[in-house]
Amino acid sequence: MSIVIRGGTVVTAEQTYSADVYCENGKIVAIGENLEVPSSAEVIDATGQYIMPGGIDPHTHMQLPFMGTVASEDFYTGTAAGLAGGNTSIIDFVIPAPQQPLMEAYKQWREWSEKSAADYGFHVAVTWWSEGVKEDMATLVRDHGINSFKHFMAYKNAIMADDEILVNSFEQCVKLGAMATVHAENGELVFQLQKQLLAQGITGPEGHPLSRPPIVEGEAANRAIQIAQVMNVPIYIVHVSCKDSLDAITRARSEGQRVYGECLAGHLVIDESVYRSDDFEFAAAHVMSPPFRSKEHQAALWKGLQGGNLQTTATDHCCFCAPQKAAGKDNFTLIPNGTAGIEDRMAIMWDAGVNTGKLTMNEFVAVTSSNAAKIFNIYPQKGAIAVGSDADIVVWDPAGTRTISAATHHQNIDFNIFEGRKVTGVPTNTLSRGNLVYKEGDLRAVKGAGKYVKRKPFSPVFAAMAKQAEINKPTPVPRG
Ligand code: URQ
Ligand code: ZN
Ligand code: ZN
Repeated sequence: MSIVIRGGTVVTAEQTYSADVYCENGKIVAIGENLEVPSSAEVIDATGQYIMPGGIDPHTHMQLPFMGTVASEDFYTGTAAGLAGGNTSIIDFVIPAPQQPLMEAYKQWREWSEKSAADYGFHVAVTWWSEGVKEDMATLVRDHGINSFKHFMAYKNAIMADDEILVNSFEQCVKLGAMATVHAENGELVFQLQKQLLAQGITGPEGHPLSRPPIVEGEAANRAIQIAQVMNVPIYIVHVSCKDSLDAITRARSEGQRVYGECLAGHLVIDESVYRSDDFEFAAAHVMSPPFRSKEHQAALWKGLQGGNLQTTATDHCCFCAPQKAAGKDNFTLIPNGTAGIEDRMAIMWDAGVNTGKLTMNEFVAVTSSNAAKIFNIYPQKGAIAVGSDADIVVWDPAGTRTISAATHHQNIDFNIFEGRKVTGVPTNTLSRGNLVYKEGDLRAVKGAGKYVKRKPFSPVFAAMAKQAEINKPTPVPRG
């Protein structure tokens, strides 16, 4: 199977130039003007369009068992929907229940993800601590291509990691050359505020953002960053939603600490007014954590992306349909947390970022693909238009338009948080390892065609930090 993409403009995180791109056996094999290729090659006419690395969504939760139910989107339907939106890889999460061996959970998620239509990897959550957890972390890094471990600082009485888990896990991360990542919300404060709100009779979805104000996120982000500083481990803050946590990242980065930040397409364009709707289903459909924030916080996030203090965008694609959200009809703390976005992230980031001048096309590629590949050590296999890279490519029509709607999206959920938004800039062709899986509205995703992407530890960053950790070790003062 070989494909040549002709007449387009290649846009990478670094460059913009006219060239054809020739793909064979799943790889990019040639890039250049007026390429000579075998006559058998399928031709994609990219005249007036951009040829970019396929999106990498570093934060999804396909078919996640959570809050008494299971996310409605599975690994096949979710990765297929992503392909329709120009997204060609995901990094999902293995989330062991407390006391569940990490290896057992990992095997379960590997089974579930076999059906993926696009390539996928995992972050593994550390939800409890023991010598067995420590050993499983080492096994996962050594034998299974895991190089990042997640810590939920929220969700008390469920998967919350307290400081003891953070400190022990972070120490193991730096020894293994793995990135520590956190969901930064103070779970104790959320729990307390939830109790107070319910006691005041506030049971509707409007209580959700009130129980998780920005300060609750900012405290946790700063605490996680400071613990990472002491433990000398690189740290990645997922779904940064507000200025409070962004300020903690910005401060640390300005002092040279290795901190990375992710923001969600939804948090960049949707605000907290959604929770004040009288329509329970509408408001509950937007219940996710951290919650959607005010426009001031949205503006801060855009500045974070523009200023380089936020490096990636994601979706936290975690789908629950109306009947599932109804579990919290009389108690907002029971509404399963999560929203969708994998099919729309690229178009939202183009329309709200590039079309408004906030992001250059090169910055768009960086924050939707290349930076995630670099941070999680799969660049340039992924996230690049380069000879030898996987042929994960999106051909992008900057003039094309689409009105986003649950009525037409491929996502397996009955709601779309971007409903009715008309975007300019759409994918016309998506290639997944050289296979044309989406063409002008025709989704040709193949169940099980996706491959598990192993990620090496000890990228240059970690080798230096692991060495530094050795150097920093306090030297015992001889007695006497
Ligand atoms: O917290 C997460 O990232 C998962 C459980 C998805 N739900 C959410 O509200 N973000
Ligand atoms: Zn989270
Ligand atoms: Zn998440």
